[in-house]
Amino acid sequence: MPIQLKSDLNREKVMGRNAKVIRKTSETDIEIYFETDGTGEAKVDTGIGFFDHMLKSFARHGLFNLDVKVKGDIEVDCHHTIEDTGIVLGEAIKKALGDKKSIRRYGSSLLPMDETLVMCAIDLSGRPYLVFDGTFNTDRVGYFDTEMVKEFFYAISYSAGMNLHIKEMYGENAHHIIEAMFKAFARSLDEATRIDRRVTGLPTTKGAL
Ligand SMILES: [Mn+2]
Repeated sequence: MPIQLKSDLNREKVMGRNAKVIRKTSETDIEIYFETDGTGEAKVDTGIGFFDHMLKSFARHGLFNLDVKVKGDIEVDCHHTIEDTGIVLGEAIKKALGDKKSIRRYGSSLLPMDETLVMCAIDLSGRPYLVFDGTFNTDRVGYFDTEMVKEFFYAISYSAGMNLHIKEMYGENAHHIIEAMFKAFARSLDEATRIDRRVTGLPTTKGAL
């Protein structure tokens, strides 16, 4: 599962804590606008209904503004579309955060959804790492393959340079478990990206994030 981060990216700089990233390959054509300090407004069209629902939830519960346009090879399957959207969203998050000055850096959430409980924790450390612990008792939700949940978060953690832990504490319904993961991720990322005026410079003793 090769992830190409830089060579094929065509970037456009935007002022403020927002970013637009465009990426085009033979498999996907993606344009994402991400705004850290938003209101939860989202326009999402990936061609995969359940994935759109998840990304809208992500924006809503993280209070991000998000515009996602994806033309992927969904006639093959959902794999490239979901993975590449993760790569580009991660790039947009990283770019929007810029120098990371005065951010809280850490964020976590324990998020219930009916019978499901999901834990998420984030460190915007600059070092990519994913720990994912979740199982689904169904292969698909709509046209979304449940095995792509981990791939999506792996792609984000690597392209955004974040340490990301997602754990299903318990749950039964795959729609609930996945949705709780996206919401827990959103709330954790919202917390980690908040500006805290008490933090002067970078929140590290190392001098770099
Ligand atoms: Mn739902």
